[in-house]
Amino acid sequence: MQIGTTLTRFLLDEERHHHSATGEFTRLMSDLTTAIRAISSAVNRAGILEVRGQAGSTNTAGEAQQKLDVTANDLVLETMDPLGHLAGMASEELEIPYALAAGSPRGKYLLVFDPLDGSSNIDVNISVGTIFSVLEAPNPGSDPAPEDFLQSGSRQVAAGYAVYGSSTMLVYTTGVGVHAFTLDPYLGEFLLADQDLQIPQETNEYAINASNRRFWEPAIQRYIHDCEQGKDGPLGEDYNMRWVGSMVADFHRILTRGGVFLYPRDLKKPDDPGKLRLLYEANPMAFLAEQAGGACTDGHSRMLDRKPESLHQKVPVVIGSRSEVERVGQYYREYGGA
Ligand code: AHM
Ligand code: MG
Repeated sequence: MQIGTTLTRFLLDEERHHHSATGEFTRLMSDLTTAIRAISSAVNRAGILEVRGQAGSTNTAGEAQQKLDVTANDLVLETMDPLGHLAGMASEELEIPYALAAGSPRGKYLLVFDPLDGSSNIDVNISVGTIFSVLEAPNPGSDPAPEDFLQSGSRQVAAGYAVYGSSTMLVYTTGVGVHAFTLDPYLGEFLLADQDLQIPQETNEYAINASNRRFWEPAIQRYIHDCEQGKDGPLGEDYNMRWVGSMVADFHRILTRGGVFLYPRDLKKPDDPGKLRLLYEANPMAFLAEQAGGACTDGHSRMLDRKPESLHQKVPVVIGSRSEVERVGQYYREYGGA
């Protein structure tokens, strides 16, 4: 399709290629972008809307919620609740799944989302994002049980993110490639920027929070050590490092120009298997990565094959260019790590 095609037209065209499509998913996506446009507007005006700073509450992981975390969460819930596409929603910011209002019709999809990923970056005007995953509701038309959300990532119907960066972009997949749209702030519309994105396979860039180095397991200690040795080490080339601190922004860079992102298990919190959440962060990004020719593992196994055990389960994440993700897997096999 031509660059500049509206998201609505693109979705309708995709719908025409699925002969069993009813239009419900197209409407869901279109309505979700209403919430995303509202979040984008709040993020862009954070400095003048008095939405910076902490909300005074904590989320399920015990992390301080930012005011914009709460605003973004409410925008998604309030936008999607009355429309009838969804049977239920689960959010990184909510301990238990959100129960749709009594009068709202129940639909056939479940929405799982992180309303504002990287939110510690809001106050310093660095990119943040929204991550989403769409699942089929096992019992369409009725309220879901919490276990209904515990589907392996390979069962996602769609996944994507919005990155609120120097421009706002929406990137999504329905399992037929990865497509990116830029929000035209004057038209208020998402317009096609890139179709069928592919993660470049040649890479010499990695992303990791190196301040955790002393807590890393042997495999990661060794891999990063070898990257740092550059041309003089076993990898034979100089590597570059980038770390935004917003997974959405770090992943968006890797999707565009290749690289590998790592948030491994570390021994700072020995009881936690990682920092990132399987349902809200790892699975949607893994679906996008694979659709773009890349890969995502927990260091050992394919992320999309994991059967979630709980709503807020955390996992180690290695994601990006396929060859580099596989290389990190070899380090795990050789040097060890959970
Ligand atoms: P959040 O969902 O509470 O914002 O936390 C997830 C974020 C990721 O976006 C990012 O990759 C990571 O946490 C940054 O962690 P660190 O603080 O170790 O840099
Ligand atoms: Mg997050």
